[in-house]
Amino acid sequence: MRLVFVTSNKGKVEEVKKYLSPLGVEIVQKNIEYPEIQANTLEEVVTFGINWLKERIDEPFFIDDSGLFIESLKGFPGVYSAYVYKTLGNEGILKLMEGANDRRAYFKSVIGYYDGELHMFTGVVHGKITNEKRGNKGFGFDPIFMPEGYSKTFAEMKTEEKNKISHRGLALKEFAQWLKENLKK
Ligand code: ITT
Ligand code: NA
Repeated sequence: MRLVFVTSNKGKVEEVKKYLSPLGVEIVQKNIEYPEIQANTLEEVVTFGINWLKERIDEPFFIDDSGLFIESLKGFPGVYSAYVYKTLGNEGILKLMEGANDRRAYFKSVIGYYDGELHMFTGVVHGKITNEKRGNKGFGFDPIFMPEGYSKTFAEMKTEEKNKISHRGLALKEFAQWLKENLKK
């Protein structure tokens, strides 16, 4: 089957393709800019985005809204992650975290799929913010995030390895399971 993925982020597309292609899902990226409202949760951002896009796309499609939530910063950048990444970047986050002992953080990903109805799939991965950037794979905050139980950052992992444990990989797992159960009927 063919599924449209609305995103401007090439890193996301690569991860989603790696995950879904072997399951026989062909991913077609559409780079349509949709409004991302100021909201308290990723779920609200996704719901608003889907409702805006569904008037403009006439086949099943999905979006992914993600964020990095840092405990000692009370969940910042969270829903502001895209803006913070563009402005402060990884260096800015490391600066904010200078001297912080509690470096716990988590990534969360919410996938919204629309096929006439909205279906949401989420994934979370816990870990910590490193003291310096490490690795050159992946994208975004990957060089400064080390998942729990690993001594590598996401940027030091291949896509397949990151997909097995990441927020997006876990959301994709739920999504793929749902597609399998619901498309055969
Ligand atoms: P869209 O067009 O899909 O919205 P985006 O890059 O704006 O792409 P988000 O709104 O989800 O994505 O913003 C999340 C921010 O967090 C953004 O700066 C990403 O680079 C970053 N991010 C999201 N997933 C990530 C991941 O798996 N690893 C590292 N950084 C990630
Ligand atoms: Na975005």
